[in-house]
Amino acid sequence: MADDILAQITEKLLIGETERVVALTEEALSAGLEPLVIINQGLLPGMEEAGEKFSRGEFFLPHLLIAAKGMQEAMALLEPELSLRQETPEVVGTVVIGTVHGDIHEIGKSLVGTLLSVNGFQVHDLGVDVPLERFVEKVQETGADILGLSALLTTTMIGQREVIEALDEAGIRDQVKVLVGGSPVSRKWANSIGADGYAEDALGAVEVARQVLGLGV
Ligand code: B12
Repeated sequence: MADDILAQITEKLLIGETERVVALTEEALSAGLEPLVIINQGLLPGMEEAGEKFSRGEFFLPHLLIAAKGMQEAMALLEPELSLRQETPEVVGTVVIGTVHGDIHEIGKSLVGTLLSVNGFQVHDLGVDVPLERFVEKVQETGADILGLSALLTTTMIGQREVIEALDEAGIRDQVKVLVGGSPVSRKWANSIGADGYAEDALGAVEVARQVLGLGV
């Protein structure tokens, strides 16, 4: 039954039936499925497959846009549910997060922001296509402990390095831990640009954020 709803969410997301995705997400919640299970086993496999079809030339940009819309509308239902499950009421750290300049991929960055926030971090989300000076300004303004940089394109990953260099130039590199992520990003890349941490997914991001601040995992 649960597997069936999740498989249907994946399928409807992929074929762009946004209303059905939302209705099935509601159904899954009513059936007692955890929001993270719905995200990881229902929605994300659909996004993943949409990306694969796009690489194979079976899907075009509008297909990706519609799949993204389904994911975002479902997330609007799931985010409040995730917040209800928040176990850490005290603020454990401040995070500035955004997608680097030239890159408009939003979903992964927002999911990381949501899970950090649910886990006690105060999150300032700068959105997508963020100019590097904006990251520096916001870190200065908020005194953030962590800066999260998302990049989904091999051509925009370089923006992560540029932001780290800009923090250096502003003399604040040692005041903030920089985490990087996004599907083309790897631990090797993170190390090569002098980032403090890398995570493959949003749960991993919470773990690394706690680690770099010396909080128990
Ligand atoms: C949806 C989508 C779009 C949507 C985005 C809509 C939106 N509002 O976000 C639209 C249609 C706009 C789009 C546009 C483009 N896209 Co696109 N897109 C995707 C797709 C299918 C899904 C991305 C997604 O949301 N995944 C779901 C989220 C949850 O996963 P995620 O982003 O990877 O994030 C997770 C982790 O990476 C990590 N993470 C992410 N950020 C961070 C940050 C930190 C700090 C940490 C620690 C972790 C972390 O945690 C997240 C949660 O688990 C991917 C395919 C894929 N497999 O990634 C292609 C993909 C990323 N797109 C691609 C391309 C080529 C493009 C375009 C250039 C296409 C074009 N010809 O115009 C444009 C680029 C526009 C631009 N300038 O940015 C390629 C990139 C190839 C590459 N390696 O460079 C991909 C891989 C598709 C493919 N297989 O070819 N896209």
